[in-house]
Amino acid sequence: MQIENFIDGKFTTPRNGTYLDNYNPATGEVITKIPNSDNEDVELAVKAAQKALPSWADLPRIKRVEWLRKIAKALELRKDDIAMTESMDTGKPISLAKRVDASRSIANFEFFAEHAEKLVDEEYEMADATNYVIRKPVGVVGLITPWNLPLYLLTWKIAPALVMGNTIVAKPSELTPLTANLLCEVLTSIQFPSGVINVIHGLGPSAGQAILEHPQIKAISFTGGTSTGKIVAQTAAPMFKKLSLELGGKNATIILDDADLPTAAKGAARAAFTNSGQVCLCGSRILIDSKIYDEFMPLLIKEVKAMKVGNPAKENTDIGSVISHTHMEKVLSYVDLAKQEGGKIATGGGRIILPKPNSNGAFIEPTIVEGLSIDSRCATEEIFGPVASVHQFTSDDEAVRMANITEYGLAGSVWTSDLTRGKSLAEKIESGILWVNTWLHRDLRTPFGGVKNSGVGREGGDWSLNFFSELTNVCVKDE
Ligand code: TXE
Repeated sequence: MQIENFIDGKFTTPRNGTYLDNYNPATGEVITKIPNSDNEDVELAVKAAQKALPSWADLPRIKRVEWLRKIAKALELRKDDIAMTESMDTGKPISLAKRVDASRSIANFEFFAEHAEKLVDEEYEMADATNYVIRKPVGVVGLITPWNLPLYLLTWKIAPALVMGNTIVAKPSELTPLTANLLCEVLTSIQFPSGVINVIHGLGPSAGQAILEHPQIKAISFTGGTSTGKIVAQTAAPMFKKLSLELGGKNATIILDDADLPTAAKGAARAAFTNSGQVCLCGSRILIDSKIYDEFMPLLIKEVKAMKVGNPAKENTDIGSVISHTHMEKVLSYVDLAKQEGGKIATGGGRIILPKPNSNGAFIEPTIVEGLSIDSRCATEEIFGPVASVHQFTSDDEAVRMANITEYGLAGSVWTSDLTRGKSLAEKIESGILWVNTWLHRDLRTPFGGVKNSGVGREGGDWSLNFFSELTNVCVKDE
């Protein structure tokens, strides 16, 4: 199978005629070839987006809301196809792809349709004047997304950008192009206006960089690693593009001594190993009150050992492969480093070789490391795989200090039976999101994003609508 760029409503071959192999990481097999696009392809996409912009921007917002609902309905008809495609492209279990990726990709369109429909234009009265705020689209926007939740994170940006009247040049990760391609097929099937959404496939430094550098692309919404985020910022900031950066994380799961330990053990294991730990919100550091450490650890290990690592196409698989052999080597190198840093493997710690058809897949067993210092490299660098470290604390204040020690500040969770204590602790953690007695429980109206090296800006609800709008205040003096 070979996929193409999607430009001006047509599937279009790359100008340079070159393609890249795309693999199924759970089998090691090449599944498709994708365009190895460069700035010439991005130029074509930007021209198409510019041509489509006036009529799309001039549509009444309610008409754009209707288009979002049409896309959601059409995606709903292909929900199983989305899940199977995402599972094949990422190696994630089909159950997770159904429950999270496919359903949320559709929900993003439904949510932003409703949220934009309810948007009221603001007015501010003065004694002798009236101010009213008008929203205009930013224009042509660039969306660059990662491989861990491919369609979920792409539609998280596409939906608000569309409904606020912008046209789009999007580049999914070269590791996971397939569901973006499926979305383009769906857009074609419902005769979505050509040129409003354009999808360019290819590598970051060539196709991605060309999007960052293009003078007619007025905003960049980027989700990916912190190091790439720096490159994005260096390129886009001097061009005064609007910038939203959703980057890495090294999140703490804090278990207080009064927590319901069996529930907290389930929650901590889920937070650490969902999607093989390849979610920026994962709780990769588990901080445990020393008073209950000996009681809690066996419960946690039991939960982790019960997670079935297997063929992601099977419904009863809990843990699939990681995204690639390269990433597997990176994650396993951190397990080696953990041992050098004085850590002890409490469970897991190695690659798993499964029977055919997965014998060449990139599978790592869920791993817990004990005994690392809180400022060790393994406990402060983002591993982004199924490896979590556990640490003890003796007071709530120490737990806060440990949680805040890394350069990241994205998310975390606190487990306790005393909600006042939990909220007090949550409010002291330097992060953008903090759950109490739950994890990855999402209300899409809330602000999403991180502090420190986890990013700049917030998306979600009004924050997304504001990012993808230019606001003008008109102040009219009373007669
Ligand atoms: O990121 P990369 P990955 C983070 C997660 C992890 C990373 C994993 O924490 O660190 O994302 O995704 C393109 N110019 N989050 O490895 O490599 C690249 O082609 C322009 C945080 O994919 O940064 C891909 O499309 N583009 C997040 C995209 O950038 C470039 C939630 C991301 O690639 C480029 C999910 C360049 N020079 C994952 N180089 C959150 N906080 O919400 C690469 N790209």
